Amino acid sequence: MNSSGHHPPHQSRRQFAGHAALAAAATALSAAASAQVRAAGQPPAPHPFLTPDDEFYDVSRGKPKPHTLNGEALIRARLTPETWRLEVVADSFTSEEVKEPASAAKQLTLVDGTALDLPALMELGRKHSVRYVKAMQCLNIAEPLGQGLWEGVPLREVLRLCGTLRNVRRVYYNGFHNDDPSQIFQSSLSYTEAMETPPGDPPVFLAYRLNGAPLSLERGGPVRLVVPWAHGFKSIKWLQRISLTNNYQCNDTYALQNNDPDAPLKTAAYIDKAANQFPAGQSVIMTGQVISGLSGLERVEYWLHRVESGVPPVMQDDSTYQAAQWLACSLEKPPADWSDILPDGVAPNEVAGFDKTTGKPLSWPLRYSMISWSATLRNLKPGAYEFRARAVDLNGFAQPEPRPIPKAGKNAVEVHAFEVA
Ligand SMILES: Nc1nc2c(c(=O)[nH]1)N[C@H]1C(S)=C(S)[C@@H](COP(=O)(O)O)O[C@H]1N2
Ligand SMILES: [Mo]
Repeated sequence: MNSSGHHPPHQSRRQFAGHAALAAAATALSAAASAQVRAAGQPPAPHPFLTPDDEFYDVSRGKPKPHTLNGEALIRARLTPETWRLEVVADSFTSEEVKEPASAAKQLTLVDGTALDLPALMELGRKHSVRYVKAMQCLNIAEPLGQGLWEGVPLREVLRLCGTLRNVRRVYYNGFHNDDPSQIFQSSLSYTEAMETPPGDPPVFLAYRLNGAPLSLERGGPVRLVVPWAHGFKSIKWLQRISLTNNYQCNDTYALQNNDPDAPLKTAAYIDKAANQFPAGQSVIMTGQVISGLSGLERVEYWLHRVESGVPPVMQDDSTYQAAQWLACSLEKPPADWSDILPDGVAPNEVAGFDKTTGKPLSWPLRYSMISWSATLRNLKPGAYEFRARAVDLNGFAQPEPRPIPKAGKNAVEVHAFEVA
């Protein structure tokens, strides 16, 4: 378990088993499997571009976790497609400094039966549908959780249903939390972030489909908020309530847990689990994933360091680190044909971030998405090695710069130690 209290994902990416022996067995199995693959000199199986819904690494709070509810409990929780409702209300908040509360010409509430239901949201989607490929990445866990093609309706279109808004500075939102206020997991956006989308960026949206199918309960269905540029904690699952407020302060659960609530995704490379021993005389193929964060991706590079006995270990930014020879990794290329990658019936030019005419991605990787990288290490002499990989962003910053601050997302330069015998 890392310092934030989360369990790091193991190879299968499935929900943490909660059972140390099971998890250890799974890790041992996958290490053995990858060692076998490496021994044959083959590259490990590449990451699929889209992660199947049930293979995302799950980060959910709640006792019980909302996605474990069933039957009557699920209906009472309003987490079935028929019972799901979204309230959009004006917060009455005022204070010494904040004299006037937010107001909306129209509120959508459960009490007067005006809360939005799923058919109404999907009807809105006929006109304003947005599809986007986004990597889900926790601010507190290094390994990416998964990547999906998310589909839904821009948040601004839902807020427009409320007519004229006054004194709204932030948009607060939360999901189902077992009707227990202490379990609430909430997040927020500025009014501007909710309403205005810069060119080239996808909007914040309410997602009800993932990878061409209805969003599963485990991934936050029936409806989840997706904030493309943000870490996972802004993408609230089991969305049920939006509150428009004149409170200028963010209310994010993650902010209260000592994280930077305004930190967008970092551009960063992550190394896949790999064997710790390789036979001499064979190529070693190292792989991983790289997320293109706010500042985009220029390249991924690696440094192979031979560890000499008796020499002190390398520390980030020490003289050995500064003298390192970084070499280019190969990046997964945009496929010429997207039909095997996108869900049936979805053409690339229907996905935000792709050119509407040519169907080609406007940037690569797509903004806030991830791709795989690899590096082939040849002619390794027997000995001990350390393999490091880092991303360089479009502003020329090499990971962990320009944000070497774990509170703003995990992007330490990863190292994999191995021996060649
Ligand atoms: N309602 C709710 N939404 C939530 C969470 C939660 O615990 N409850 N966890 C958040 C965090 S911290 C992350 S990293 C992502 C994880 O998304 P995933 O489980 O689909 O991978 O969901 C976010 N949305
Ligand atoms: Mo998270």
